[in-house]
Amino acid sequence: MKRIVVDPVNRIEGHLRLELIIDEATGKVQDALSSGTAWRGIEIILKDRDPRDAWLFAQRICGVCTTVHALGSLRAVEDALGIEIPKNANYIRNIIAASQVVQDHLIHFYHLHGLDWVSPVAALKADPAATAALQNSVLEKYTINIDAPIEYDTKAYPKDFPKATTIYFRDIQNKIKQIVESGQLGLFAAHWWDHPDYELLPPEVHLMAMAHYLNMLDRQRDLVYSHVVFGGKNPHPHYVVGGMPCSISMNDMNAPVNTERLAIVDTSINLGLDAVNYFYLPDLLAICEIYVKSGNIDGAGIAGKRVLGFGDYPEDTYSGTTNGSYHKNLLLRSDGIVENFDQGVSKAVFHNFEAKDLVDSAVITEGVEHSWYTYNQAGADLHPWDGITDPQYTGPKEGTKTNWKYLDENGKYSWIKTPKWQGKMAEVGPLARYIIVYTKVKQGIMQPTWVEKLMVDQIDQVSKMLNLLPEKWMLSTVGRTLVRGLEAQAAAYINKYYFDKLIKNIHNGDTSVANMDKWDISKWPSEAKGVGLHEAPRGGLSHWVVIKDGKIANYQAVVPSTWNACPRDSKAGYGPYEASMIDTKIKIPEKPLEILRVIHSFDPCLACATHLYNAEGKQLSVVYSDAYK
Ligand code: NFE
Ligand code: MG
Repeated sequence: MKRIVVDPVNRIEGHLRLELIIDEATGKVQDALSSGTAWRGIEIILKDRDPRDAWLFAQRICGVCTTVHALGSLRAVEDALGIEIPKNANYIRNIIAASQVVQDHLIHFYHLHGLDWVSPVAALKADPAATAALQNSVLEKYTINIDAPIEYDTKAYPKDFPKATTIYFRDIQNKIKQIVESGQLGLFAAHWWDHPDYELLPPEVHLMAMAHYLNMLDRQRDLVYSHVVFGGKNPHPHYVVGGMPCSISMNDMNAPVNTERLAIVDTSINLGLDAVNYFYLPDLLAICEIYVKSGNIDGAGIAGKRVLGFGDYPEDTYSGTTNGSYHKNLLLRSDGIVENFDQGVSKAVFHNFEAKDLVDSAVITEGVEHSWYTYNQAGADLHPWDGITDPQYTGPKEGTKTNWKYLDENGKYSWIKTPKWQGKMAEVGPLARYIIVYTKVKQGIMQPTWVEKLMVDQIDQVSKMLNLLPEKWMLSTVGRTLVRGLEAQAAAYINKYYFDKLIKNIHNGDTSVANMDKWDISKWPSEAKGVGLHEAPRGGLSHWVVIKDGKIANYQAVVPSTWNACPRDSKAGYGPYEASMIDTKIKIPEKPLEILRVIHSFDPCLACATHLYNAEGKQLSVVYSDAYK
């Protein structure tokens, strides 16, 4: 047995440490531990603040999934106070969210996960003409009929998108050659380019994806112009409790939202669609088909056992979450839990997730058995409204408190709590959303909306291409990665759909963006509780607020990467990361590329999961706001 430590895991957001116990004879991972190694305490920072400011602080939980914590927080406070936002605000928030999904998934695939699959070194052997032919042929096998009810398919200022030509790929290959031959690999340094897995794909796939990797470095900012137009900036666009802060006027060229600004959003939305269709999907399909067909389909973890989602994209305004209104008219009804999808879609078991489950103290809870926190009652699982964030750092099993050798899998070993549904672990994320929607539609539990139909068609089309049943390819590292790309395609159309709804609503004369009826604290009840749900790029997100006498009495965020990266639990077993590592075979223990690949397939965000730290508790810096001090 060999104990391997990977710390820090790079190409993720935040600080993640992995420890693996590997049987050297078989290459099998016997046990695995995932630890969030930084603690941030944003839930404590929120205490006693004005609930109308909560979104602003909560949004700073993460700069990668910017916007999502603002949305979760706004929905929680608006739920507590019974605030209904105007139509335009709902459409704009949906556009901001869908743009975030498109950009976040593209960045993840190219800049965080891509080099687990393709290598700049292997790309040098490719034939540029064959690479161009490859890109043009891959998509022909994947034909999807998109039936989105979009009336104005506008393209205000179409941007030039690089076509797959021999010259394009030759230029990029020369650029990569210069980098490799200089011996200074820069952003490609410190990687296991000699790992045998890089030989699985032909050189043309490496060159195709590497070209898009470099191109996306330049394009990623263009994909979130909607955040800048509607929210003033990215990262961390502005909102207001009750709606959006951007006034709309078609007559005033200085208004935050006018025809010119809408054309900028339109351009950005169409660019996202092109990036997904011309870059992301061909790369993914080429890579994943070869991996699946060569039998590399491990890394399912608990996805075949249990996945969870909350649903998103309200079609119209709603009066709250805990009263059930939020779930009544969603475009993407990935709300619910699916168990045993590994038995096939007809045998999978679907459980509803309803408003009454949100207020039931036994349905959604968090435990801290292996987390560096204490609860009043040891071993308890607490509902987020009763949640406690009280840090208690106990150090490692071997080494010192500030210099670890090995963490203690039998004791506390992570700053991440353990979220549970009915006392059980669940995976969240794009794969979870697709499993839930696919099961609900195929079992006749719901008639699909246009986007749900698209999602089912995507899964059926890929299953046909791979000649495998969905549960045979989806429940794996490759499946998790491929489904995220399918979701980016769906989100790009959702983006166009809500943009169309927004311009039609403005056209009809409605320019309202905020409902300020309950802005004044005197209109609030002395005590109120709320929850805000959102399908963030990495999965189901929930923010929970308790308001007393106009202030936040308790605030808890239960975040996607917390569900996925959580430490084990003596009753609930292993969480998604740990289980998926145990489920993965490794060729070279000292170069566990397969482990990086399976963990990256979840798109880890540890900043989110552990919501500055100095291990010795010293003051890091002092900032005086008084200029004369
Ligand atoms: Ni910081 Fe985030 C949230 C997580 S969403 S990245 O919420 O986990 O994708
Ligand atoms: Mg939390």
